[in-house]
Amino acid sequence: MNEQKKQIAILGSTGSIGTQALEVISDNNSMFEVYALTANNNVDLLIEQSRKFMPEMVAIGNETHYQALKEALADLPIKVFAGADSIAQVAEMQPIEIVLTAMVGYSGLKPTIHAIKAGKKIALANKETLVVAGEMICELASTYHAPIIPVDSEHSAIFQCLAGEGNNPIEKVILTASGGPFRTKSLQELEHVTSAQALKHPNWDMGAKITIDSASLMNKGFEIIEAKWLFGVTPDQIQVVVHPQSIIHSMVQFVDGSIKAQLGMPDMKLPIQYAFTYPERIKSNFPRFDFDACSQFTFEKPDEERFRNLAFAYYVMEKGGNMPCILNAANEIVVAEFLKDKIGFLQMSDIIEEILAKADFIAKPTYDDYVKTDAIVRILTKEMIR
Ligand code: MN3
Repeated sequence: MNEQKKQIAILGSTGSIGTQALEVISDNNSMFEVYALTANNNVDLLIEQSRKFMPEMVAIGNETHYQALKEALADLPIKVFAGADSIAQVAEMQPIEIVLTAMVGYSGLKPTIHAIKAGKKIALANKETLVVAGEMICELASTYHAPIIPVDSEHSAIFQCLAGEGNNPIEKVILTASGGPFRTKSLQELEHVTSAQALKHPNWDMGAKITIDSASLMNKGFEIIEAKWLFGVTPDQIQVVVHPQSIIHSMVQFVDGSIKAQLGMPDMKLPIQYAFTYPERIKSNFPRFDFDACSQFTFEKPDEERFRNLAFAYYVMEKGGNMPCILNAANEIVVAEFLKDKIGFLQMSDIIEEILAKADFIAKPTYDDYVKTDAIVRILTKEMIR
């Protein structure tokens, strides 16, 4: 370990964000060093990454891979752990300065809580953490003085627009959405779209879960909730605008009517790097936007009749309590079933709507309430599909 360098832990290093974060670190290896890597299942890639980046420790969520990981790294001085709890413990290690939370879905909650309690700087890519338990996370972050730097491109854009604005009041934040691969499809057509079609996102190359969420606009719904917690805005201060070119990553409108936007190519490495270097910027070799090659920016209002998830997100945000947690758990199940082609695209929203009506509401959930809600809603949703 080189103490001059920022020590980084990447939770979810084998996913889309994790692998891009490692590219950023590798391109700036005089500034950053990998202290810990964790993955859930992809043991082969975790081994490869460990041999290349030589972290102090690695953890694999799925314990059945422990032996394979341990043996593959036996010749190296890398500590090896397994199990969900070990991921949470790795995130607390003293030399770590920045924890990048890039796991998929609800699994990000617990390790993020541990990292916050250890006072780490959180580079937050796992939006479900804020969707499920935003209130608790924000309280903890303030109690333990753990800054949360958004990695999600929209929220990074807003965060960048707010730099230097001090306490200047925000009138609203404007989240841009690409509209996904089904932006122009009719309701009738949406009835028959497949997971393979949904996985072909026009602008962004991402993991399977978030790509389906993008196609169904659930991703944008989650981002509305994420924005509420990150920027302290109310639901009526959050507007979604469909911008199919995905060059404007989001905007802030201040009380004087001035709108600031952040633009760039759709490339997650930029928000990842900014989260690592904030408040500074460093040189990058990412592709630059070319005004000569793009003659127009267009904007549309999102259609909540075809994409009902957006309305659900506003609804659960208004209700608060464990409602966003219910939404998230039901969504994780329907997305997994849609990926297996067990249910249709529109059915995902139908099932979520029923679950939102059915699941027990808790106005002031504790951490255990979130855990219980998540577990019960998963069972309820699976039963409904069967
Ligand atoms: Mn996003």
